[in-house]
Amino acid sequence: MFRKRSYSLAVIGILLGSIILLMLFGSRLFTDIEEDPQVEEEKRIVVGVSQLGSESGWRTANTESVQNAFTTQNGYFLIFNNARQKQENQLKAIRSFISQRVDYIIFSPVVETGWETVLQEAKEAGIPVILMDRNVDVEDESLYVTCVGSDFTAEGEKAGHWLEQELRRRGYAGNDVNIVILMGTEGSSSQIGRTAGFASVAAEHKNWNILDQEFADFTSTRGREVMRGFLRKYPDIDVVVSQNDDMTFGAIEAIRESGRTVGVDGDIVILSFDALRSALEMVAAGDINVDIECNPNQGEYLLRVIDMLEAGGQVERRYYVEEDVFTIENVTQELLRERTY
Ligand code: GZL
Repeated sequence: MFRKRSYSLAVIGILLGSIILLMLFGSRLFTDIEEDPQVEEEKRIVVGVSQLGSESGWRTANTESVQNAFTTQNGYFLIFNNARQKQENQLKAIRSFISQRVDYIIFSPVVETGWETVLQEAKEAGIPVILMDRNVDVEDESLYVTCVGSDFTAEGEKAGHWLEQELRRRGYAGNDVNIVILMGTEGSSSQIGRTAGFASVAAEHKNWNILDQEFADFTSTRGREVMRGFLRKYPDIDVVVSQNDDMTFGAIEAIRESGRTVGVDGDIVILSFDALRSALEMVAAGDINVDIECNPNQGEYLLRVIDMLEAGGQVERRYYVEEDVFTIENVTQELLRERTY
């Protein structure tokens, strides 16, 4: 009697013990190693991204575009660093990516110079570097694979050619035109290119007087401060060329504080760059006369570049994102609704 019962008790004990063990370790015992997140992680392409900062609405959109591209679902492991506008933070981040032996390094250089050494270190580590948004000024172009961004000189020229047309349309072609320029971060390729592009058109017009140009770091605060200074120094400003929408927002605040008016019906013509939705709403309202687009949605372009590199393909030296020029004539409510930044 007892033995039979003890036998059946033993069987029950073994069964219960096995059930408990399976509940505790079953998932590991039968894990298909393919589903193991650790193994999956090792198969993902590791991308180190050094973003220069978060100084403007454009930059926020650019960051979102990169984070939406390099996702786990797309097979990537993204290591993202915000350098807060400091080159030394970008240099640290890139060296950290090298020590972590990432598969690719992507960065938006805050300024064009000072990158040779760290790019040489990445090259010696065998890690391809892709430039995003802005460019670097290096002798050895093999230090980076490609650059995905905008043609900033062309953007500056577009602004100049629009002003030519606008002055002709107003019948001012021969009149003296007094211009001030709010420039972006000193030494950045967007500041260098936009300044040079606009200047190349202005040089063809002896009656265009560029009264002053000053760096305002692509921020609305500095745009307002620098514009206040211009208004104190120059009572007869006709045109403001502002190299991004954030500086434009600050400049318009300063102009309105001074009692002067802006835009299509105002006494100061406003040319801006980036074409953020919030700025295009001001174009539609007639407060900004023209906005030269600079497209921040570069994530998809960067994905395609890495896909090509992964497949052993050749990539171009430069990829330019598509961009437009916006005035009150082509900014529609539908365009504003559909705009992603
Ligand atoms: C342009 C980018 C500039 C934007 C600014 O590609 O480098 O930096 O025009 C941003 O808004 O701060």
